Amino acid sequence: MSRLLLSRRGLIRTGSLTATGLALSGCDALFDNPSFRKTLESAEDFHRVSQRALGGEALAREYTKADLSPEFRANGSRTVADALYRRQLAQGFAGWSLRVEGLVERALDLSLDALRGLPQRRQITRHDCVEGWSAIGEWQGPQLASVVTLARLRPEARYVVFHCADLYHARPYYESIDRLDAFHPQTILAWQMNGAPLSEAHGAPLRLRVERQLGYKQAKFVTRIEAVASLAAIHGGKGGYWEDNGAYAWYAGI
Ligand SMILES: Nc1nc2c(c(=O)[nH]1)N[C@H]1C(S)=C(S)[C@@H](COP(=O)(O)O)O[C@H]1N2
Ligand SMILES: [Mo]
Repeated sequence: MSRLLLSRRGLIRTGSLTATGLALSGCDALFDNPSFRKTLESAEDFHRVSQRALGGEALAREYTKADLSPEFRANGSRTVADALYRRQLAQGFAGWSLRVEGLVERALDLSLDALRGLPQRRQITRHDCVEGWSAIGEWQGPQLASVVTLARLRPEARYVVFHCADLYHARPYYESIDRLDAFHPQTILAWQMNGAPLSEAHGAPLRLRVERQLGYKQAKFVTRIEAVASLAAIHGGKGGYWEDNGAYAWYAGI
């Protein structure tokens, strides 16, 4: 895997040099390298590597208020049965906090006020669900980068895992992203949607928005963020609810 990471860095550097000509010739050289080819274990890796070769920091398209969908449907869990969650919801999430732990130097418990007090990003983006619907919404919250920087992410941390308060068909929902997406400017912990605090159906009080990824990566009801070196020991080991199910790929780049 370390070889893949190194190769990816090489690709990202090549890609950010600009012109496709340059990027493509860089890729061709890498693809001819047998050890690089070996690291492309699956079509998923290929998708991830090639998306990033064309710009590791590329932004998802942002829209204007005029583009907002009149209706933004809720999908997956629309409500959370957990008793603690029900109590916190009834109290307007006054006593709620987000736990940040794992491979960090300083574990944190952040209240909603603390999250609202960090520099905020607001973005109008399109949500694409694999079930075949899309909607444009406005999201606001601190960048995940601010939160993991506050917690001092250790260099060994390769993934950030989002643990959620809901059970979906009796199993805990969770998701994960890698460092590149964790530090991407459009990756935010949203507490606001279309100018109002998140409704329960849309993931109150806090959800992930990772805008270059599909709908199922956008974890709702996030209660705990865990930095890890490997996804193997987390639930089914594939990095997410639907990934463990074998339904969808871990890297859901759009
Ligand atoms: N905790 C949790 N997050 C989740 C889900 C879920 O069931 N539970 N469903 C996912 C799916 S498949 C989609 S399309 C989006 C739906 O977000 P929305 O309800 O705000 O439209 O949430 C994603 N995040
Ligand atoms: Mo979805």
